[in-house]
Amino acid sequence: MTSLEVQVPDIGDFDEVTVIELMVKVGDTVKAEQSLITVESDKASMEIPSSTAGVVKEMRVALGDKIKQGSIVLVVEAAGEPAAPAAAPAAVAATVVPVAASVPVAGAPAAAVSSGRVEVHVPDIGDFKDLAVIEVFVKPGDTIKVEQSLITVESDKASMEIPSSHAGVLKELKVKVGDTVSMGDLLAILEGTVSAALARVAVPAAASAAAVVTPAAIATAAVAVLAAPAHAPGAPTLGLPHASPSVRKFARELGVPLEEVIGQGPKGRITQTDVQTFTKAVMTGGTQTKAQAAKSPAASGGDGAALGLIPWPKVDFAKFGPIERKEMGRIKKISGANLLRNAIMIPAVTNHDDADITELEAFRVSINLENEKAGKAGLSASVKVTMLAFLIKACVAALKKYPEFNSSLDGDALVYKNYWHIGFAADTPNGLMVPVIRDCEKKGVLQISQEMGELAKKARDGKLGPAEMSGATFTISSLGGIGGKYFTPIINAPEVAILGVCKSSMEPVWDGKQFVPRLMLPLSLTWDHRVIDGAAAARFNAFLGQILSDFRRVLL
Ligand code: CAO
Repeated sequence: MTSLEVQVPDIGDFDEVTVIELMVKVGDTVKAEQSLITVESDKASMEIPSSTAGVVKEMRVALGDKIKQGSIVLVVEAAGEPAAPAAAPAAVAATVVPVAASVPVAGAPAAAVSSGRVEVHVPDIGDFKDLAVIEVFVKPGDTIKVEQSLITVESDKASMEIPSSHAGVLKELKVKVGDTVSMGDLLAILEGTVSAALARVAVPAAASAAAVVTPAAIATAAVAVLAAPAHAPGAPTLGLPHASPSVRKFARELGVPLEEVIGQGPKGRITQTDVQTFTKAVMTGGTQTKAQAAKSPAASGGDGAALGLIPWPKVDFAKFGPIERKEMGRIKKISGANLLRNAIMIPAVTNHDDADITELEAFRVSINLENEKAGKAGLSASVKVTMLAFLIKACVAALKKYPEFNSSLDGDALVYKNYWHIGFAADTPNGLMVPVIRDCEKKGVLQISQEMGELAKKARDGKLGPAEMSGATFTISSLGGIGGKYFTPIINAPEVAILGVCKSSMEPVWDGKQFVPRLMLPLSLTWDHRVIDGAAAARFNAFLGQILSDFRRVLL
């Protein structure tokens, strides 16, 4: 048995970092490469791995300590030889090496310039594998600079932007949002006069050499770590928050659970203001943290155990037949957590009704025919008017007549909004998203149809920004293009109602004398019983039905 000191490895450009989390304690048995502590600079947070296996004898760092490359983290009674490639600083630095001959070594004086095609691969990103592409910044035809960010990828430990190793014109982009990538995967093909980056990125063949995830591997690979949550290994990563280390620190100081904060910053990132807003809402009773909700007798958002429920069934499905396990995507995880909270916390009731849209549909079809003709004749841009756009206008009229449907609960008060921003559920390959059309009371059906088309496309392409998904006062979920009769949509908190719409069908309707064929649209209005009562909901649906059967009423 030998006592070995584990040091901070080469952490790239970071001079001095603060210890923000201790992941082991004296007496723990650690494996080689197991994360020992988390450190944070103003740019990134990262976990420092052990260079050897053994039992922790002594901790040499404490929370808040400032440490740098070479600082001793702890002393272990080593069980065997230190892991070969890990954390003596020199060894780590040596793992990140430029391999492709065309890529000059870090610190080489000049960038190489050549003509032709060059492939840009995912650089050495440590042992992160199958990272989800969550953002694409460039498109074919763009002129790319060396180290310009091409995409953002995300694992359960970090989000990072992947830079281009070369400059040139982007000929082909080989990835899209939703794909997963690993080190060495082909990202893009550049053409023209391509100049190579100084080799701060290790290219694919370096993989075996740089097989250890080390901060050095990340920092030296010129990867900007945007969000590396300081969580204990194995902690839940549902709805992984994006936030800079300084915001994380701020949230920690206030005791704010970052995963419950909605990010309003660029790309959904959580900003300091978001943390402040969340804190204020909790302090004023406008919202509860999950921990508070779980403790509350009226209980709600906690896990099943906190609610006194029996545990979720754990079944070995493979015992009954072949299975395939697939992790859920990020959007599904986030929307799932929100839906669960809303389903549990809101005493929701759904009223079903039918609206006669016979004349409205005939009008919509005639408008579309006219538009199509005008479009073909080059007289105007052809916008397809959708039933959903009429529904939005009709809902705005109903929301104005029954303003509590356009309100939100804030503690014991109701906030009535004098704006009518309508969200609509969009089915996308990545999961359910709710883009928002703003100021619908000021817009016509044509403009709403056009904006809806654009927003739905952006949602499907994974290009919706957070601003385009926030601020809704009421939501419509239309399954009309698919089918079904009625359903019970879940309210999108902090809204207090949502309208579900299914496929219209011809039905025999009694007009007082006889049955006549009418096109009937099934409506399902879910409402928060704390704010709205059944009579108001029935009136809302009836009014909506009147407008839809005679759209001139919108003008009244
Ligand atoms: N009744 C009958 N037909 C309808 C209809 C209705 N209520 N609503 C739409 N249609 C028809 C349209 O007229 C269109 O037919 P044509 O192509 O012949 O003109 C067709 O269905 C396709 O419509 P669409 O669904 O593409 O367009 P939309 O404007 O109705 O909806 C959008 C757009 C983004 C809401 C839709 O694409 C979508 O994503 N719907 C799913 C929403 C969802 O998942 N909700 C569930 C949330 S809870 O899990």
